[in-house]
Amino acid sequence: MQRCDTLALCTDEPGRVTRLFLSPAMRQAHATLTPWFQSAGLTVHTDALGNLIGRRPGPPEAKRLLIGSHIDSVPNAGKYDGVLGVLIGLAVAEALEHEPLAIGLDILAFSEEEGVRFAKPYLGSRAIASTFDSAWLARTDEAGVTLSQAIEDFGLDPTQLPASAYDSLEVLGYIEPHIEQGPLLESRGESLGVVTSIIGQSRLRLSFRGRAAHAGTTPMDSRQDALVAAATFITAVRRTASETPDLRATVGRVEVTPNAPNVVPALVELSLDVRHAEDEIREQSIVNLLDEAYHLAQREGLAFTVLERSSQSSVKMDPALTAQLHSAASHHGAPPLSMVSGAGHDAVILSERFPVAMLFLRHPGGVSHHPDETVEEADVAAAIEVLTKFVRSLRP
Ligand code: HGY
Ligand code: MN
Ligand code: MN
Repeated sequence: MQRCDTLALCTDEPGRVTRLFLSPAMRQAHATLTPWFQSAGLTVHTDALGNLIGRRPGPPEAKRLLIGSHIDSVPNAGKYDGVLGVLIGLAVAEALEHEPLAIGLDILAFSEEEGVRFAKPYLGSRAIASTFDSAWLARTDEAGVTLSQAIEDFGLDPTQLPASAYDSLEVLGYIEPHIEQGPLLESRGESLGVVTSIIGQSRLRLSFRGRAAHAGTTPMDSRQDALVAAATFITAVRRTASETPDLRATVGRVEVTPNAPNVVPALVELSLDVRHAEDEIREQSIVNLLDEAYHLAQREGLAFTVLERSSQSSVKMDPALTAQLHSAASHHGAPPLSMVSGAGHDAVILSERFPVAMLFLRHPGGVSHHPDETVEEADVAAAIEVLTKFVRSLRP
């Protein structure tokens, strides 16, 4: 728990937790985690995308289990999203340090899961799963820095990216411990949950383009006001999501240009995050929402464009690995709740390459992506116990 507090001090924004991909705060987090990994007997290396990896070798020919999560955060984040999964993995490595194991063990701290800096989530885990597209190296952040340059600025070599990939023949599976980021476990009085599937998500960027005009002299009936159409669209997003069972749709970011009180807004760019367990429903909902946006733009005389930034199908966790995790958790206490994850995780990406399973921890209020995010020490201890038992039970 103290380690979570210490890592929370590795921030790009003093006074709140913001730790972006390959930022100075990420470098500070690496410098903090490295001695902790080493004191658990792990050898440490950083791959070309900034993933920090602590390695315990296994017996010759044995496969290795990966345990981890991400250490980047959203702006003004809590202390536990991502970080707790890495530190639970570290605690398991420490608990087993002096015991013989039939397998190897890697603890992974992924460098970019949230997708804040380059508007592309999961860059770190994509390198590990060898699904990283080198075309992304040309993507720029808000300061115009390319991903390739950001890697070099961090002291890494983008040409070494292919070496980040794990061979699926060497990997037994990937386990991601993570706070639930929702209210279900708490509402059921359960400490731990085992994830059955992670719902699909799409992230898009919509642009409404009108004409800047003088706020005082332009008659109301001759305006092309981008913000009026965008605002109407945002309420339509809430209505559509409320009317479609289990659909989640969110406009989290609005950028207005020129963003001046006495100028009719010329351009509004919106983010749109759409999620559903059924990929067809998610895709159809996006079509319906974009159709509504287009008609709202037309009515106001605006140009409307849309850019899909990322799209991820729903993924099922590996049944065998999940069953093993479930039985390890069942011996520890009440059988864990089986549940669907509304949040995306690095396990989504690794599931394309390796068997994956997720262990969820209850946390008060299910509050996340917020500084009030907390977790109960007893639940963290339970997760460490369960995963230590789980790793002991694994055969090569
Ligand atoms: O947005 C998500 O689903 C996750 O927190 N990255
Ligand atoms: Mn998150
Ligand atoms: Mn997370």
